[in-house]
Amino acid sequence: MKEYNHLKIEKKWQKEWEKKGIYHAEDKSKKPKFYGLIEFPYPSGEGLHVGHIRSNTAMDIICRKRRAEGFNVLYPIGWDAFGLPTENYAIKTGIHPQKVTKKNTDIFRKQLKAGGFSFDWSREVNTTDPEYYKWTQWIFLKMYEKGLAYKDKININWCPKDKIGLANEEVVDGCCERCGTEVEKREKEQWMLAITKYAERLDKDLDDVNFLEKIKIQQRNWIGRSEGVEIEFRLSGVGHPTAIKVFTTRPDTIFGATFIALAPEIAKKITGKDFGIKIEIDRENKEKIGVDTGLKAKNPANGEMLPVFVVNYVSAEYGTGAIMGVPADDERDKEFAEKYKLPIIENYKKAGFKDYGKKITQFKLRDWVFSRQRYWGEPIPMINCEKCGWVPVPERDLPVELPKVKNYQPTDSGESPLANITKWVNVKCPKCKGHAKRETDTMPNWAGSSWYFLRYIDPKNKKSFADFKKLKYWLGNDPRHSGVDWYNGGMEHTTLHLLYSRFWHKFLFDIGVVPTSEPYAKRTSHGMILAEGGVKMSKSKGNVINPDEIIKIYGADTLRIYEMFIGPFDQSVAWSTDSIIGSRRFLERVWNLQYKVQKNKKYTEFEIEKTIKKVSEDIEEMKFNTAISTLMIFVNEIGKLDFISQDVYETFLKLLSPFAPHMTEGLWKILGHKNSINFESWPVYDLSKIKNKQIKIVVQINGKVRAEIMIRAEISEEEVKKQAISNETVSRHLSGKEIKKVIYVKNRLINIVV
Ligand code: ANZ
Ligand code: ZN
Repeated sequence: MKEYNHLKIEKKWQKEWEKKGIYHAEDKSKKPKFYGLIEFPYPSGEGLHVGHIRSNTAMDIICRKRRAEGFNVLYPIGWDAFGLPTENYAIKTGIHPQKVTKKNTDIFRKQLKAGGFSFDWSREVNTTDPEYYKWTQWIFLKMYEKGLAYKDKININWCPKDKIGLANEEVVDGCCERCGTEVEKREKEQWMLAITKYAERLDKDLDDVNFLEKIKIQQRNWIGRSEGVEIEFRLSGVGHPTAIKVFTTRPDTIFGATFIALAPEIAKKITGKDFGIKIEIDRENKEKIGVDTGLKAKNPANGEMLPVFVVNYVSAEYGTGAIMGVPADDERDKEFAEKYKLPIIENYKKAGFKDYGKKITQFKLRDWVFSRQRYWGEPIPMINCEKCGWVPVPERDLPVELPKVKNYQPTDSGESPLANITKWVNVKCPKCKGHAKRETDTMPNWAGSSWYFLRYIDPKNKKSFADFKKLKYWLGNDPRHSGVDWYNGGMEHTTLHLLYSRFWHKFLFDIGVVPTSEPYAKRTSHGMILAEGGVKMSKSKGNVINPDEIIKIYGADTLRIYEMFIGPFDQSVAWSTDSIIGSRRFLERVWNLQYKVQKNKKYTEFEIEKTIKKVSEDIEEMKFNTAISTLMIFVNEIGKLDFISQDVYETFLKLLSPFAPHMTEGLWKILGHKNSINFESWPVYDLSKIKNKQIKIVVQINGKVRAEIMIRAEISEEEVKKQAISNETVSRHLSGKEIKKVIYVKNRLINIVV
């Protein structure tokens, strides 16, 4: 009996798979396609985190299952490599960030390869590669051309420690998301992207995508669509012909209004005075304070004169920057009224909204502050000419490459370190050839990750960011119901990254260069892996688990099984090195079962149907832990027998192979097969054994989803096709067309080619 030797097995098959390129996705194929995506990692100096293994394995399992189901699968990988950690490391050590990135990606690549993921490595992308960021810059130029990129003097959030402007989303409770320092306001000229122009669609189109409900809620909350009414309160007294416009979602409470509250900036606009009140909107539970402006405003509903206050809890950046205070019905107003002894009318009459104002829709979403005063980002491809003003860099001059600098530290004045490279900064104006200067701001880290999934489709294209035909193949050509088939990533990216990439994608759709209006058809998310004891893994605590060591001692297959078994996939779980041995023993048991196999015995005696069914369904629902326990139970059962038939064992190996690809491949060859287990089709259960089961079949016409039908599990392929074609919606779409071919992917879909 040979013992299970993971070291030999894993190296051997990884080499073999790579040599044969078996995970390369075909750009042209008769098979239906499946595009599975994970968030590409940031190649930090810390190396691969065991959390990466968890999320990569999950999508790897899904992709492997899809291949077995007859799909042409794209499962790509790349590096999101611009950004602060690498830059800060460069500042500390003086090593060029490009070098740091190269070193880190080399380590990550090696680590990922040891994990046995079925990535198509030929499509690797790197956001810091000029051939890549050329297209990031190109998209920016298109946005500029369409009026979506503009420069504006705004109050930005400024982190005095990192010396960097922050987007609203990078400010958490008034502090810098990265370093925790309290954020200041600074007025600065910044490049902005008009994401608010897409607010309505970003909200509404969530109806059409298959995102986890909690993710949709996050997106909707961030966009903050709010239907309300704008009502005018006229100011009394000479010198005030103006009216104050308030925004309210509760016009029915107008008879309960006892004061008007203004944001400091709005008060200043109206009165010309500074009342010394500072806005505290970023911080919840701050004490509400205000100053009486002395103005009186007339309630249009009952003619009452209301005092006008400047307060610290109304923001100039939302609605009209003014509210009517209704202390009886609004907590914040109540707190304020109590403090300043303003009347609180408990039982006022509720208005059905009359004609006091006009209906408007407001969004919390702000335009995106797109400038960073840092080195390690994509240069913003704009030139400022003394005569012509802002001039875009001509497309033929892209990419605008990052120049070499001596010092990566941002300047104290808040300029990017690029500002000191006069040779690079001074250029001729592309329009008038006169004296001009390059923009020295760079793009935020979010830029490159807003469209990377498109570059995977055609990573080496020199003429465009991706060929449209290929985009159509991989994303589908139904504008409303396609995109990347399945995107899994962390909950920490389901607000901003998701929103930004949806915005960019919609823009690209509008200018006709991508075929779908949404980038991702489906989005799920995983929980984190914490250190033993449930705290975050961190270098300083010394509790970081290095996947390399686990792979060396126990094997990648064991690590994969362990991380999938560790707990519900969508929840955070604590690591436990002691428990790994359980996963290892399971695989050893599977290994040893080979010695019980009876070669020529056909199975009928053993019920594997339920196992197939449960594992198949669990994978689709990302219930990997229960899928594995089902496999474990099966091994326990089968282990009690003296002999097992080869059929049963092989079926079992097929089910296990997405989880433990190396060992199952090894066993497959030992059983006498020439071809890889990767080319085996996914087991289907003997349907007669599970009676009356209904299966959902997706019906496509030329690749477009047209209907879903329910079939009884036991019916024949011919019968399924018949039912699909006779479906009402499908037959409507087919009328007058000639059916060329009908492709059936068992228990999943039918594609009718006309
Ligand atoms: C009167 C009122 C009575 C209100 C009541 C609420 C409850 P959302 O849903 O977030 O849109 N508001 C309006 N503009 C504001 C600003 N710039 N800063 C702070 N608060 C603002 O909330 C809309 C409500 O938030 C508005 O409706 C307004 O208070 C307040 F029983 O008007 B309400
Ligand atoms: Zn010029």
